Amino acid sequence: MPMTDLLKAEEIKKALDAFAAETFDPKKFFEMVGMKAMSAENVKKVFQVLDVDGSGFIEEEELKFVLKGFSQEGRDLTDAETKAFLHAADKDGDGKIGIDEFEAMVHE
Ligand SMILES: [Ca+2]
Ligand SMILES: [Ca+2]
Repeated sequence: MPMTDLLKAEEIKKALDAFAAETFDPKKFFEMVGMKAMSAENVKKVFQVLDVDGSGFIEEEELKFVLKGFSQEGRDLTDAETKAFLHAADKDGDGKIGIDEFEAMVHE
């Protein structure tokens, strides 16, 4: 499913622009693209787009390219940003982000 079926393209663009030259802040980004107001069901759909290999988790290598899941224009995260994102979301410490951890990050 294309991300634009779930989110507005102009809000994605605005959020990507906001972090083009600034350190990526995942919570703020998810809020800016309109995910905070999203149902848990739709958050799960977004998660499934970002889980490129369908493993049921967003692993570090998928996390690095997470913005590409929102738009072709999205930049890669730096290693530091990827690590910070993982650290903030990975509550159980298994080194990857599960759906519950993802939803908590979006909605908390
Ligand atoms: Ca995966
Ligand atoms: Ca985890």
